[in-house]
Amino acid sequence: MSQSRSVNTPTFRRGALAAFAAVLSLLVIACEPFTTTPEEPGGTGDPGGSGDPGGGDPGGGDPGGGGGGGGDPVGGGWEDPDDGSGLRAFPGAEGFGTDTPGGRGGKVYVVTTLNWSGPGSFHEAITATEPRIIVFRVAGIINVPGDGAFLSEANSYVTVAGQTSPGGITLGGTPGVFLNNYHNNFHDAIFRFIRFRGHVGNGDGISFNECHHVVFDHCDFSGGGDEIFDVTFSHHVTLQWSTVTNSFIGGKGSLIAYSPTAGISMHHNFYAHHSDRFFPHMHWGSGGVPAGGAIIEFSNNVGYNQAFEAAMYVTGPLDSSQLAFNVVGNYVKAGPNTAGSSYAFALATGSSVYETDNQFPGHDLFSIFRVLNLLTGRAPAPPITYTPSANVFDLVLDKVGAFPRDPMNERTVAEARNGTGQLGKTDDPYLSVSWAVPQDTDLDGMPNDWETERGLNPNDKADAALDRNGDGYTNIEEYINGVAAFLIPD
Ligand SMILES: [Ca+2]
Ligand SMILES: [Ca+2]
Ligand SMILES: [Ca+2]
Ligand SMILES: [Ca+2]
Repeated sequence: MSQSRSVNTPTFRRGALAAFAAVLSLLVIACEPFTTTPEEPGGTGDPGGSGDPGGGDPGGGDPGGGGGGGGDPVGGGWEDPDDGSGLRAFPGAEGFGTDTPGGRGGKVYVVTTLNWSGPGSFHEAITATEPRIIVFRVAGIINVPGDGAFLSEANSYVTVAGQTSPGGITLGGTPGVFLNNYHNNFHDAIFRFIRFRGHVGNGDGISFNECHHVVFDHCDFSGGGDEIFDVTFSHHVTLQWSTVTNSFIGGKGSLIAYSPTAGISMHHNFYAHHSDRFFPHMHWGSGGVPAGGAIIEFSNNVGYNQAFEAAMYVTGPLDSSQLAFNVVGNYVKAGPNTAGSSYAFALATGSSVYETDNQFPGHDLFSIFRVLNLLTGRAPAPPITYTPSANVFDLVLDKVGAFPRDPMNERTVAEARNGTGQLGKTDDPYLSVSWAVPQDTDLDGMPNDWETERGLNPNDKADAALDRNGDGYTNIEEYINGVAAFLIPD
């Protein structure tokens, strides 16, 4: 067992608060208000020419990421002690959610059936109450009933390695929600290469309510009747290289909401075909922005065919000096359902915003009604390897989502490239392919050949949690991370 992070309720840290405030005060520069017109909900005014309210630095920005530093200042007063390993969740994991061991050092659960529950099932593994790494020896569709899997703090410290499936795992069917928790401090979880695909009648795709140190990477979310991706009351969450597409007609994409939300990173994702809440709708509810503020990273995402005027919008508060955003290198493309008056971002007036190198051809990037405090450098946040917006559309569409790609991702990516498609198409066939299951005699998750080639023992499961090369990642992590890297096209 290697988990060493305090699991106590995060404590208020005055030092971090003071540092955050100091950094902001240094970075905030007087902005040129591009309008002083008061908020007009639904307003369609386009004065023209204000596509780049920041007025500067197009394409210039900070390709190395930078910022961040030691701890992860997040705002909100959240303590974020390093987990002791100095490692991110896996190579390539970036952002607020990624300073987590997941199930590192824990037991290996091998999913051997597509049945929802019972011995060898995903449900058995995800609802276990010990640190664990979940690998799959089956491929195909797991039909999720009822309200899916309910998680709590006891189910924390888990790595879900969908990439190990010989063909991929789709959570399908018509549950109210696939995975959820509710005010119970679920934390330290890594989800990779899992497709959350609702066909009819779903509410939220995933609904995490009060979680932290959670990473979604190369996952697919579709078919939500409410939001497909619903994360509330949470902090230290990363959504990266994932797809949030194809909600039901009238359905929504993402919600990130309620106090004390802070420290959310969304980068290199693909959003498409939503009636509303396209990029996240963010609000803090009656609790307001937490003392100490909140930092949000929304960078290098690709959006296509928004059917709501603002792709990402903040409400409640409409006006806050306690919010800070990094908005870098996003590329938004209009589609058949995108109104000419649409724009990308309606952030809170008075919030501190580092924005550079964003594109929405033919449209304004920012609401003309929200007056921002523009920063000249990143708000403090963990480093992101930024991609120039000139390249991000192709890079994200090439590499986003779970591999092998299923029909929905193939279709939606092609539609984004071609400028075609429609809202509400959620009934693409599920992917059903599989290849040979590698032999794994000791059931430690690492195939015999892979073990033998590295001097490990294919008849001893104890070596999964060891670290043969001393780099901090255990042997089973080295295997699952290698499989992921293999599946993602170059
Ligand atoms: Ca919801
Ligand atoms: Ca083995
Ligand atoms: Ca072994
Ligand atoms: Ca290692």
